[in-house]
Amino acid sequence: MSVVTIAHAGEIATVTIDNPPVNALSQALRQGLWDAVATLDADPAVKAVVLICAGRTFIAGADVTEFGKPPMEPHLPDLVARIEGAQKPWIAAIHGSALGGGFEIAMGCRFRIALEGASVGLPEVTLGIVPGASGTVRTPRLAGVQAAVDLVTGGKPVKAAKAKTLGLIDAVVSGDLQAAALAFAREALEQPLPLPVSQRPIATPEPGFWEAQQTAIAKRARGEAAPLRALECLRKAAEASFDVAMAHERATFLELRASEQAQALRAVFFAERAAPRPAHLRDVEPVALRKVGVIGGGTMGAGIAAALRDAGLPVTLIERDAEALARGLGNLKTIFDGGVKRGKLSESQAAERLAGVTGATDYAALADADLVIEAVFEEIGVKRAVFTELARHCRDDAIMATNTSYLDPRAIAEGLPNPARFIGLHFFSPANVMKLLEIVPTAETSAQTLATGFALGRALNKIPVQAGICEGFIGNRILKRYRAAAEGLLRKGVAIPEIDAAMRGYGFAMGPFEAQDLGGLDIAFLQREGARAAGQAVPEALADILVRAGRKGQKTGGGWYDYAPGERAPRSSITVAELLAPHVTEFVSMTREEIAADLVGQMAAEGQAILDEGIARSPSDIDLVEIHGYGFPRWRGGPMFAAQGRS
Ligand code: T1G
Ligand code: NAD
Repeated sequence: MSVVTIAHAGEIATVTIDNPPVNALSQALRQGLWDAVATLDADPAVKAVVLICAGRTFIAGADVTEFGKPPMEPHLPDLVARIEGAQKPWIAAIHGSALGGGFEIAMGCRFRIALEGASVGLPEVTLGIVPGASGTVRTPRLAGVQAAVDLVTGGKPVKAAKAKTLGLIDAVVSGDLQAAALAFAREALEQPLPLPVSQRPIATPEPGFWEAQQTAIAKRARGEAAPLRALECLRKAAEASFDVAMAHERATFLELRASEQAQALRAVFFAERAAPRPAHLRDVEPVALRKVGVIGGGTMGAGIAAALRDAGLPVTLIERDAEALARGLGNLKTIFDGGVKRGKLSESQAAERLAGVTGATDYAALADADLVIEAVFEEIGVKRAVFTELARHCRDDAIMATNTSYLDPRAIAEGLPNPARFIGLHFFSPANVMKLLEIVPTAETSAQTLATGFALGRALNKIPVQAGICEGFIGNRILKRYRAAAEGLLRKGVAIPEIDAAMRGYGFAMGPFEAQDLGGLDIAFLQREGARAAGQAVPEALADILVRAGRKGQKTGGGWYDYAPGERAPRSSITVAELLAPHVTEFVSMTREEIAADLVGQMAAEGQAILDEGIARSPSDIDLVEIHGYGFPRWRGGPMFAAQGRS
């Protein structure tokens, strides 16, 4: 079946694209549109053309699956020019998302209209490339350089209403899009047509504009290439002719498309789309989740409850006593109020979110819960007591999950009736923000319970990754190796600020020592002490020396660094140097690149051990954990991707 069909409504022709799942611009689609221009130009009865898409979205861009292959004609820039040069005006009728090449096609049209709630954007930088079919050249002609810089270098789509304000589209419509587009076309034929976008001028920005943008974007990019290359293309568009700018953009696009960063970001793009629907669970029906219980309203319990409410699920929050419950509900209110402050939620939405949470101290309130997630203190006794209570009050088939970070889920579930319904669901703090969800089945966990964990991950818009049982599962195990490796460099005389600077230079927002000072050195210390108390031979970490000296991080005014009262700026610490001097056994000099390669190499080595033990199902799962849970730079692809010598 052709992906392009033409229909007629009087003097208006409608070109409908139907190329599931997201109308990506495959070669067949490009050819279909190319031919449609010829057909309609040759038809004297046609005065205007409406371009519309079937399915859930307008064109979502070039077909990313074609990127690894040699480009085939018709090339997208030529197709955009052909539509723009058509003898009849084309009107793009947008629903869902018009992204990348999809929005470039729309900019080739004389007019763009969009349904309320639709969005338009140029997300190419999120794939390590720049727009390749006039996105950097036509967008500033439509919306000015500032809006174009924001849209192209940021990669975030904008909603229809804002797109109209920016001049990216001509009208926002509601109801029947095709009918609205036909009406718009008839009206447009009554008036003089506007200039094709390529012939519209670009207003010169004020002096210093480009330099200021360069500085801001370089700071944000932290080594990622595409945003700065996109800025360069936008400047070329503002300072050179249309054709010169188009050629520059195309050359940049082709160069970046083959780059290591683009390959890494493409791998992440497809891994993120595959993760929520793992093949081994594709035919397993999850349990329908209508009501969810959360035990513990602390840091994690409140965050998890907020995430569930964001997904529209009614929540019952259980706490130890009335005082703790009030504190838990307070934590939730703080989260939703924060959403209002950041403009993510309206007051009424925040109130509705909170209203959907029922607080209780009596577990009987969970009698009809489909799923219960435990997030109480990280103590085996406390957790086991909770599951004993749950087994007494919940339905026999209610799914039961623990949010433990380090404890063995099997030990928590010991003696639980129907252990097939038990699973580890390891959220990351803040649980309503962090995308990662480690799903940790035991040997007894049923396929249906596992599938329900993934279904919850999809409902919460998380990146769910299955992890086997070992200390720290995937993420915290690699974190432990990373921190130990960083301490290993300290023992070789490499300075703390140098190691942090190296990892920031690699693309992390923070180095390992700054990050520990922010989160607190005591969490891992208590975990090591717990293991030692249990008789495990846990070697002394340098961090232990600091904690024993009262240095737990920012919260005690000092950890690996010193902090002036009320300040967060890390300062090198003489005290730390003195405390650790006896443990520095040699002095090696390493460049920052060597430091980063060493530490990323250690992460990948731990990742390989995790794969060999079957704790992770694939290298890309490990990369998703590191990117979505531990701040690994996305454009590096993750430690496993990086270790394969690709970046
Ligand atoms: N090419 C190929 N496949 C794509 C695709 C694309 N552009 N976008 C999505 N898919 C597949 C995806 O892999 C998944 O497959 C299915 O569609 C559903 O996706 C010249 C060069 C549109 C907002 O960056 O942001 O144009 O897993 O699960 O949540 O300047 O997909 O089912 O087998 O994400 O409803 C620029 C990328 C390309 C947009 C829909 N475009 N896509 O979200 O579904 S570069 C993008 C998205 C470009 C030009 C340049 C989202 C979506 P499967 P999904 P969704
Ligand atoms: P927290 O101390 O902030 O909150 C724990 C809450 O559990 C407290 O409010 C406490 O009153 C409540 N509680 C204790 N016993 C209870 C009981 N019997 N019934 C009901 N409520 C009870 O702790 P947290 O940081 O939210 O951690 C909770 C769990 O999540 C731990 O297992 C932890 O390892 C894990 N976790 C923590 C993080 C993190 O970054 N904090 C990240 C992932 C996982």
